[in-house]
Amino acid sequence: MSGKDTIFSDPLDNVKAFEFDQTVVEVFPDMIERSVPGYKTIIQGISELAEKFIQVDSNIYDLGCSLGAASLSIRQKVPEPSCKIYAIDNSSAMVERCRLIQASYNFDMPIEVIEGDINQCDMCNASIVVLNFTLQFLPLEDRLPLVKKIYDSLRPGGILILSEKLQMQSEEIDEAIIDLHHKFKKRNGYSDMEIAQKRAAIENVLIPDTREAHNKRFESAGFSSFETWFQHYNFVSFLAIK
Ligand code: GEK
Repeated sequence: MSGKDTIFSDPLDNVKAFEFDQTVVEVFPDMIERSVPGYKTIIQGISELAEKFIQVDSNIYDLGCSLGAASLSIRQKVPEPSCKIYAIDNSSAMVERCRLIQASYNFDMPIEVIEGDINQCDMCNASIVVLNFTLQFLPLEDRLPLVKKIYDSLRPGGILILSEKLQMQSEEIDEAIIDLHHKFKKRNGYSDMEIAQKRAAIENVLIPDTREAHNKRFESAGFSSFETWFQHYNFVSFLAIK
């Protein structure tokens, strides 16, 4: 059902801004695994954290769910029937495929896959909120309001898992780590041209924050307890507890 990512393998005269469209959906699992260091480990870690922090009769939100890998991992590991997962994405192509994938598994925890903008959705009674590589695609001005909304929707003891590509504070270190990431992609079979074209396509679409900006945002949203639980190169995942 899912293919190899060759989207940028031919030279393009004009590299268009990256979009989560049908072409991307067809290759998404391969693309994210070969592009994001630690993706599988993070997906597994999300379910382990869910097992630890889930509360009965609560909601779980997977915001910017794509094909629902995080939701699937949680449903598999923590089949708590009194909880419900809301998996939300604003790409209709992603949502359509996500619904098919989720429906093909029969776990006790119910899931609803919603096509919508995570800036607009209502959230309440949450024990777990997952933002796995999604916040970085939102306009900068929408990020704090969303993290505040998440904080307000969480029960005491509830968690936000936030995974992001980081921009390093030092330009010199940023460049060195971006270089390591490109070598990682090369090892995974991407050519220099594919790497360069993808970089151009994603440049104004994925705007990474620094660790300092994330920490400040967690605090402004109300979180007093947050830490990095995973990092590989410039890819990081934070755990914040209400
Ligand atoms: C995973 N979490 O596999 N509202 C809803 N969805 C959005 C919005 C928005 N405003 N903006 C972007 N998206 C997934 C991977 S991918 C990350 C997340 C990546 C969605 C967008 O359509 C896409 O599906 C997702 O956020 C980002 O665990 O591809 O690097």
